[in-house]
Amino acid sequence: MSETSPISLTRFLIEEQRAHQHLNADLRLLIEVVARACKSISIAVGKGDLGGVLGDAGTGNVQGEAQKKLDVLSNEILLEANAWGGHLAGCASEEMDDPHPIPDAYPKGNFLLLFDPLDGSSNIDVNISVGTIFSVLKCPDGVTNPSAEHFLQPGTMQVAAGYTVYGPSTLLVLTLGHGTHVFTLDRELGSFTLTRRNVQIPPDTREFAINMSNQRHWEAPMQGYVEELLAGKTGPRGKDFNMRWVASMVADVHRILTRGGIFIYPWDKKDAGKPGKLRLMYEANPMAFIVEQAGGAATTGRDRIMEVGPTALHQRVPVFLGSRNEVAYVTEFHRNHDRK
Ligand code: P6P
Repeated sequence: MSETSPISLTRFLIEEQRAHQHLNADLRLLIEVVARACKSISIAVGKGDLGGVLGDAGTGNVQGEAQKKLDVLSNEILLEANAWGGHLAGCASEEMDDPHPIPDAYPKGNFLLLFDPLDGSSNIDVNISVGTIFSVLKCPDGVTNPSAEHFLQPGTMQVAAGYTVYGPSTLLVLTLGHGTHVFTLDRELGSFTLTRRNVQIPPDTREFAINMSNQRHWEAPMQGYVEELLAGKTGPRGKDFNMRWVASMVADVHRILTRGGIFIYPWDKKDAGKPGKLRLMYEANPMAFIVEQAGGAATTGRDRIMEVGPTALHQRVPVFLGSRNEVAYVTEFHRNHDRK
C-alpha cells in the first residue's frame, strides 16, 4: 500500500492506539460510534425540506430554548448509537435535563459522553452550517450508574473531544490529546478520511468573531478591547481587523481552526444572571481542548476554560478562544482592568 493511500478514521485510530496506550479499544469504539452517528445526522440535515425535518419540534429544552425537529432527532441518533456498545457508563446532552443512563439490557463501560447534538440549530431553517460537539470523560472507578456529579470534571480531564460540521462538506475534527486532526466524509465510501493531520492555528490574527449587537451589554474591558479592534491601524493595535459571525459556534470555530481568528461570546448584562451564553461541559470544554491541541488558547476572559471547576451540568461560561497571542492579549486586557 503506498503512503499516499487515504487513511480512514478506523486506521487512524488503530495507529493512534499503537502509539498511545491510553487509547484503548473501548475509546476507539466510542469515537467510531459517534462518527457513524454523525454520518446519520449529516444525511438528515442534508435532506432539508425534503426530509420533513425542518422547523420547530414544538418542545423546549432545559436551556429554555425551542427545540428544532433536528435537535431532537440528532439527540436520539446519538443516544441510540451509543446504547449497545458497552463502552459508555452514561451520556449527557444539551437537550436533556439529566444524564441519560445506558439501558440495563446492555453492558456498561468506563466512559462518559457529553454532547450538543446539533449546535447552531437556529440556522438550520436558513441553510447555514451547523454541527455536533462532543466531549469524552472517564467515569469514576466503581460508578456504574453515573449521576450529574460524576460528569462535573474540569476540561483538563477530557480524554477526547471533537465536532462535526455539516457544511459544503461534512468534516469531523478530533483530538485524543495528541494533536487536532480533520477528517472529511467521503460520501461514496460512507467513511471519514484523514485530510489534515495536526492542524496548527496561526498564533496571530486580524479577524474576530462576536455578536456586535450585544455591545451595549458588555462589561468595560470588553468594550475597551473591541473599541481597539474597531480603531484598527489608527488605534493602539496598529493593524486593521475584519469581522465574521456565523452564529453557529462550530462554523466559527472551524474557520478559526483553519485560518486563525478569535471567537468571543463574553458575559453580558442582557441576561445578568447567567455568566455567559455557551455551555461549559459540551461546548466550551471540547472546543477548548481542540483549539489548545491545535496551538491555540481558550479562556473565560480571565481564566483557562479547561481549568474551570464545573458546578452544574448545564452551566455557562464566557468564551474567548482561537489564535493564542490574541487570546492572551484580550485576557491580559481583562486582568489589567480587574487590577485597577
Ligand atoms: P447569538 C447557537 O445557538 C449558539 O449556541 C452557538 O452555536 C453560537 O455561537 C451562538 O449561540 C450564537 O449566539 O446570540 O449570536 O444568536
